[in-house]
Amino acid sequence: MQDKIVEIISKRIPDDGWHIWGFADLSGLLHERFKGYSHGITIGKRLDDAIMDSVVKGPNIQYYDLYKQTNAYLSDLVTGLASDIEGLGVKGLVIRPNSSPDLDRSPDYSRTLRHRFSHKMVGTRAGLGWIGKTDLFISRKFGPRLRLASILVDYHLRPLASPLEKSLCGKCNICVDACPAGAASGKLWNTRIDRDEFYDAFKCQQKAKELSSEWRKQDDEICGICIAVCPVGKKGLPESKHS
Ligand code: B12
Ligand code: SF4
Ligand code: SF4
Repeated sequence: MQDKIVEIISKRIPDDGWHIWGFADLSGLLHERFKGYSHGITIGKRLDDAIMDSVVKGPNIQYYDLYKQTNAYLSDLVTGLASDIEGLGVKGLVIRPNSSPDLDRSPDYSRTLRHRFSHKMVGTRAGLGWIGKTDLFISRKFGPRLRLASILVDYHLRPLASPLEKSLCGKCNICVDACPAGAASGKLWNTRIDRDEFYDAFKCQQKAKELSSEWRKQDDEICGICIAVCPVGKKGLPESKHS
């Protein structure tokens, strides 16, 4: 069965340098709302380098459009994949890039800025990357320059790589220094540390609202400077800083 699922994914997801995917064992890690599901498929779609490079100076309309387009693309991709996988008799639950009110959105959200499902966790359990100092998923292949979507399944997929349980940021502090909100403390992530111990989501949200209001009238929360500056997304972390 695993081979058939791999075949389906390989047909739908081109090996074109713009995608990553993997399998994650999520046993014991999911919110009770996802009862019956134990494993997940993570899919990442790379973000265009020229647009991301421009975000070093702050967010702009090109990044906003890319963000929306990538969400729509990934939503279609995971919906098609889940339907093919269900054809094999495996139940699949689509989790789109942004949270859905009836599925993963939490009623406590405005108080906690946390939802019931973490795409980044599926990514680390699939061994495709780690959590960086500003709480982004840092994929080995594209750094943080990607958006994520997931499919939960009720089938025991064997992960294709070992899960990552700690940060590989080392001494690099580039995103911490670049963040206009001062949202990150610089502490390294591991699976036992809570988000709030190293990154302040409220400071980030507030700053992203301020920056977005400079070029959008609506109440958006777009920043992404931490994505743009990370060296793993450009050429890779220099070995000297990686100790
Ligand atoms: C709520 C939310 C926000 C909030 C809070 C952000 C936050 N970091 O918590 C606000 C509004 C501030 C925000 C801002 C942004 N967001 Co946002 N956001 C989300 C959303 C909808 C839910 C995240 C959530 O619930 N966080 C709560 C914490 C507790 O969970 P978490 O941060 O996902 O991950 C933790 C755990 O997974 C844990 N973990 C990881 N592996 C493992 C393994 C084990 C065993 C254990 C125990 C734990 C563990 O490590 C993390 C520690 O914080 C996700 C989509 C989703 N459903 O995942 C997008 C998402 C995280 N956002 C994303 C992006 C891009 C942004 C922005 C850049 C917005 C923008 N476009 O400009 C900024 C960047 C902020 C930042 N530096 O993180 C991307 C991240 C892509 C990436 N490379 O990481 C996501 C995944 C959307 C997507 N589909 O791609 N966001
Ligand atoms: S999105 Fe902007 S404000 Fe939020 S952590 Fe990244 S750089 Fe800081
Ligand atoms: S900029 Fe440096 S510290 Fe920040 S996530 Fe990337 S590698 Fe880690």
